[in-house]
Amino acid sequence: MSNRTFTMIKPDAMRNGHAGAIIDRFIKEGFRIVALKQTKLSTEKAGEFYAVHKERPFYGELVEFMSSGVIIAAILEKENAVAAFRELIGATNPAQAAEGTIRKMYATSLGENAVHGSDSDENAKIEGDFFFSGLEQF
Ligand code: FUP
Repeated sequence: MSNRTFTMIKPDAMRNGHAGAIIDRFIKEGFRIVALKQTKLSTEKAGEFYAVHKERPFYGELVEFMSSGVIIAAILEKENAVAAFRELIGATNPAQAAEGTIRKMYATSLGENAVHGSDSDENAKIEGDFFFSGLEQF
């Protein structure tokens, strides 16, 4: 187990001014920041990142939304990071997310759900390396 996960604070949460509170929550929940930056995905890069969803009906909207504004990308470390982080962010649809989770607190809809969290150790590594070189991960 790598004990690392990858996250993005999505354009909705950035626009709504929640980035500071969300990063504070990561740290308060015991996640160590391995890498962090603000950036903006082109439609090409967003399409590449979400290529696994290419055949899904929401893919076009997802790519458009994820390239609609700046994001903050980060690699986080904690014991059992992938599962612990998914618990912290809550269900994909904020209407189904548990009380106190980041998506419950800050997400607006299923499509605009404030944060991304990797779903496996393997994807955490692939996604972290998509945004950060080895020299940017400490
Ligand atoms: P998650 O792992 O919780 O981020 O969720 P998924 O990988 O299943 O979905 C990735 C993103 O696609 C979600 F964050 C939001 C978007 N999505 C939709 O817009 N509609 C859907 O029905 C499912 C996902």
